[in-house]
Amino acid sequence: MRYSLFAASALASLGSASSVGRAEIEQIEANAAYRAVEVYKRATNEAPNGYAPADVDCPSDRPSIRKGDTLSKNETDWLKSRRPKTVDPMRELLTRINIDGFDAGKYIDDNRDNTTNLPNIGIAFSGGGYRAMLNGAGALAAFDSRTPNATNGAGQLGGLLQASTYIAGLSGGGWLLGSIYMNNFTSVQNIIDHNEPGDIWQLGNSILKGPETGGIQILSTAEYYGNLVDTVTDKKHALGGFDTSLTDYWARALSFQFVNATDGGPGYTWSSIQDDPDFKNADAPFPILIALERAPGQAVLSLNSTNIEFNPFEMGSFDPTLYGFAPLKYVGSNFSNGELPDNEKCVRGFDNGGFVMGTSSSLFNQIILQLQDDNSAPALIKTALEGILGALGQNDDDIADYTPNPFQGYNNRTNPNSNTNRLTLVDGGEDLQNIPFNPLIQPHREVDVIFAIDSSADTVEPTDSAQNWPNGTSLVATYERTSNASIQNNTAFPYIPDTNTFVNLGLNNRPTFFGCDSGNLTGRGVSPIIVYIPNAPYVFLSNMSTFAKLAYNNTERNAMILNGYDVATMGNNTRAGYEDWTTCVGCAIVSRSLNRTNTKMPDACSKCFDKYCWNGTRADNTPPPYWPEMILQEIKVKSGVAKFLPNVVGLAVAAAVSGLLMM
Ligand SMILES: *[C@@H]1O[C@H](CO)[C@@H](O)[C@H](O)[C@H]1NC(C)=O
Ligand SMILES: *[C@@H]1O[C@H](CO)[C@@H](O)[C@H](O)[C@H]1NC(C)=O
Ligand SMILES: *[C@@H]1O[C@H](CO)[C@@H](O)[C@H](O)[C@H]1NC(C)=O
Ligand SMILES: *[C@@H]1O[C@H](CO)[C@@H](O)[C@H](O)[C@H]1NC(C)=O
Ligand SMILES: *[C@@H]1O[C@H](CO)[C@@H](O)[C@H](O)[C@H]1NC(C)=O
Ligand SMILES: *[C@@H]1O[C@H](CO)[C@@H](O)[C@H](O)[C@H]1NC(C)=O
Ligand SMILES: *[C@@H]1O[C@H](CO)[C@@H](O)[C@H](O)[C@H]1NC(C)=O
Ligand SMILES: *[C@@H]1O[C@H](CO)[C@@H](O)[C@H](O)[C@H]1NC(C)=O
Ligand SMILES: *[C@@H]1O[C@H](CO)[C@@H](O)[C@H](O)[C@H]1NC(C)=O
Ligand SMILES: *[C@@H]1O[C@H](CO)[C@@H](O)[C@H](O)[C@H]1NC(C)=O
Ligand SMILES: *[C@@H]1O[C@H](CO)[C@@H](O)[C@H](O)[C@H]1NC(C)=O
Ligand SMILES: CC(=O)N[C@H]1CO[C@H](CO)[C@@H](O)[C@@H]1O
Repeated sequence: MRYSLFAASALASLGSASSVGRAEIEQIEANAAYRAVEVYKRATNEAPNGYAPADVDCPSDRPSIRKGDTLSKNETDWLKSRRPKTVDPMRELLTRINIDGFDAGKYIDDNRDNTTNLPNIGIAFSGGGYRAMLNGAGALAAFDSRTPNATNGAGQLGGLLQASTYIAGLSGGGWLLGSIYMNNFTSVQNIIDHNEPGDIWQLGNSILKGPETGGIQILSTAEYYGNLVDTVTDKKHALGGFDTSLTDYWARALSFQFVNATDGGPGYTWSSIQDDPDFKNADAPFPILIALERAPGQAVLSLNSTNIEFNPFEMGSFDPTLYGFAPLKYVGSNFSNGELPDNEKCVRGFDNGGFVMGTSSSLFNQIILQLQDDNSAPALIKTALEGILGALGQNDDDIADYTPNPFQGYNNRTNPNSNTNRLTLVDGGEDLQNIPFNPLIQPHREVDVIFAIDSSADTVEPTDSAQNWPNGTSLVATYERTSNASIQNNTAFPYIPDTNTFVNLGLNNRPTFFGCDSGNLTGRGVSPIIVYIPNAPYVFLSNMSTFAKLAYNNTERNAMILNGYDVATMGNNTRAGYEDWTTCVGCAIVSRSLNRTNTKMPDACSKCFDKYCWNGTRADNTPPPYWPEMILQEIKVKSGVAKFLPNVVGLAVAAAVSGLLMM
């Protein structure tokens, strides 16, 4: 059965779909009417047929692949609204945090007619599973003026989010962004204020069992598995058929935790973010998720594998390999040589939001695989997983399948995948660039400063409390990539020391600025200043294992988030010796802008840079085990009964992925 389905607004034309029987029409109308209500409530349920891609009428301007030599017209147009919208929040933030001897209000007002003179801010959230999502959430809450008290005094950074132009995430950091943007740009505070059964972020419920029944969630565990299998099967059989992978099951499971809609909103697409009121009105930053290209059978990812970004308009890459972008809402259509041939239909609904989040975090497909050894899991789901594994083989179980490859025949001189109809993508952190810098250092985006929240699990010491802290590995990876002439393609990055230096000098324990001197960078382009903000224990031991800790009760969840808040604000300027932190953040924000407008750096900022900028010192001897002390007063999370995954499952997952990488 093949028919075109329509967005709810096209309900009227349903009667003319002559190949569809009466009963089916009634069913479609019922679904569409239900969707119409949803569309009214939230702008993201746009896929014509839930999780299954479906044909739609092509727009008069047929979708095509474009070259990566500029930003898209849609992004450029959107920026014209966004940059001016960042000015007032930036003014409010900079005047509140008060840089001595610098009249921030006047500076902003003098330049507000030409926003290209003013700071252009980006924020990046690393991967690292739930740990990264929650530590990142704390930082995001600290940056969000909607968080209660986040704009209450000079020690607070609330408003930084509203002052930012771009925000990027990968893997666990992508779950954070997805949870915010797939839910009408909700806030972290709003999420953690809703704790009824069926609400999102109830991480005490194992993703292997599904959400508790209640509210919008009506499925029992058995029905949950059934729903995962059914929706993926729908996709598999849609139109001429689509290749599915473990990522599809993972995607659907993630959606139940992160998308605030019945059954995890199978019809919610990533591209539909462009129609959300906050994004459309440029009241929210431009969200980007990252994944990597990896061909089936290719075992190890090198630093030169293509970085693919997903934004509300497009998926593609500025890398010199692919150097092209596809319109995201039409991915799933059968493009070839950069065009959609006249005899091909336009397909929509492939870019399901959970699938995009799942692609960026495909390393966690391993978790779904554990169902095979779970005696309580029904045969239905085990059979489905076996089918996928049989077709793929163990080494490729982390692949997300984007067949038909939108870039087939495109840019065949340099695009390594141009000659295949199959495009497979994997977790954005697999090349060790666990912080999504790539989209934010693109010269076309002209970002001045990147707030980089690093929740990576790099340290590998033998004791628990010395493990799973960041040590700069992700910065080193991006530094190396931008130093490689064959792949950097006009991107640049600050000089970054080795990870021993990070640990020896404590650069992984407190925030550090990199690239303060805009004249001394790698590569050939310009680079933003990097404000590196590593996860560290301020009030809670937040170095939870990526794969062994797969459930958090709400007390622990909130403790992680609170710690992340203090990571970003250095405990609201209460960390001893760092009472100037937020002022110095202000200096990092305005630095490049001051250069552009030939304005002298205030003395207060020179002092900040002397203190927070890495000055080139190295200490590359092997450090002793990194054993950070609690920085402020620890909060207690009382012991009691928590709904954890049986430890054997978590450990099995950890064992299965160890050796792949530590993220
Ligand atoms: C989405 O958020 C905006 C403001 O942030 C609000 O005006 C609108 O009503 C929200 N829409 C839904 C469907 O909740
Ligand atoms: C805005 O400022 C930039 C950078 O200083 C300058 O190149 C550009 O000409 C200015 N635009 C206008 C309209 O004044
Ligand atoms: C906000 O701050 C006030 C006073 O500083 C305090 O009484 C209140 O509890 C705080 N609210 C939250 C939600 O932290
Ligand atoms: C989830 O949706 C409900 C109803 O639309 C809304 O009231 C609630 O605020 C949403 N939760 C979040 C975290 O956005
Ligand atoms: C990436 O590096 C690998 C190994 O060094 C090499 O075989 C491959 O050709 C490189 N690809 C590109 C696009 O530079
Ligand atoms: C760009 O924006 C226009 C107008 O909103 C929209 O019709 C079009 O589909 C967008 N393009 C992409 C690639 O999303
Ligand atoms: C590459 O693309 C060009 C232009 O479309 C075409 O002429 C050429 O045959 C293609 N080469 C290969 C190896 O496919
Ligand atoms: C940093 O992390 C990497 C990746 O886990 C590890 O190989 C390296 O030994 C670590 N170095 C230090 C000094 O912790
Ligand atoms: C920092 O401020 C936030 C928001 O008021 C609060 O929740 C947090 O506990 C404060 N941190 C410290 C260390 O006081
Ligand atoms: C650039 O910075 C690096 C690291 O701080 C330093 O080693 C090098 O000497 C600097 N180069 C110049 C030209 O200042
Ligand atoms: C949450 O988990 C912690 C850590 O295991 C535990 O000590 C605490 O009692 C749990 N709280 C609840 C309400 O289950
Ligand atoms: C500045 C630069 O090197 N740009 C190159 C980026 O990659 C594309 C595609 O390979 C080249 O055409 C550009 O010249």
